[in-house]
Amino acid sequence: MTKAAHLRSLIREGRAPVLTAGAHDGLGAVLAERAGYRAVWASGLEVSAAHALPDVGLLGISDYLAAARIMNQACGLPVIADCDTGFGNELNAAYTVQQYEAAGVAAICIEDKIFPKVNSFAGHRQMLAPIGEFAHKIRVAKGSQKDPDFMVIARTEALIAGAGMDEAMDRAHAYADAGADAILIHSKAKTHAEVEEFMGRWGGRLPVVIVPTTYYEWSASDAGHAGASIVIHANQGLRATVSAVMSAFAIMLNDGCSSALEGQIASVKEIFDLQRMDQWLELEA
Ligand code: SPV
Ligand code: MG
Repeated sequence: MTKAAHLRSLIREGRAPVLTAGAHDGLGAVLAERAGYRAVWASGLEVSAAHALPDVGLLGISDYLAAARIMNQACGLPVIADCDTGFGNELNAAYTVQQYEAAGVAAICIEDKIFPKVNSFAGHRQMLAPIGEFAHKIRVAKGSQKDPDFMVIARTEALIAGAGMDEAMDRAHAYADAGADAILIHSKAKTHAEVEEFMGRWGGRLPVVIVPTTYYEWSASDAGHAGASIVIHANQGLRATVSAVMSAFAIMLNDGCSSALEGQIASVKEIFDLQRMDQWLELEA
């Protein structure tokens, strides 16, 4: 079974939302898999941050595709790739589908903002593309895939841009009409109320994907009961890494040694294990 078919079967099972972890490299993908996540989100925010760059469309398709390919190869989980606005117009979106599908990625997600986008939480220049223009982009993207199981997730930023619930509904229906396989409804609200309202009004026409970053109190199981098919923990892994590394560096600089950390940080043996060192060295035998 291809990873795209696997992701579709996970969604169809409908047992619980498909819990998906954000990552930006192979190690992050392996950690997500070992923790028990069922898919990996190749996060634009994380890939940008890993380059110490803001998530404002500075990197290009080659950078994001290379990162998604590495994540896909590193683990057995299906990868859902954040492809921002599709890296340009509908031709760029078509090329994006061709390239990501060829890389073995299970799904891409493109959002209805104007290129170059700014991260949804930046509170700056959240400009929506005209609805017809983005629906056309989805239609062309969907027409460009070879594997029928490959998924194109249409993400509406209507709530992020402050355009309101009716606009979000209209957009989601237009993208569904254009052939989208799922709708990502993004929100920066502090509670899950607006996302829950969206899913109530949506009525399950297509699977819904959510990213509970600001409304972090909403459990995945409650979100699943409300109608979410995929729940993405998009950037918590990166944020945990940053906190841990900052703390470890500060302690070592202060103490002049790593004694206080040993026992709290992964051993070198654990790193070898994540790298599958033994399996590689067996090839020599
Ligand atoms: C990402 O992880 O890059 C996303 C989700 O697109 S968010 O940062 O919430 O916009
Ligand atoms: Mg993103």
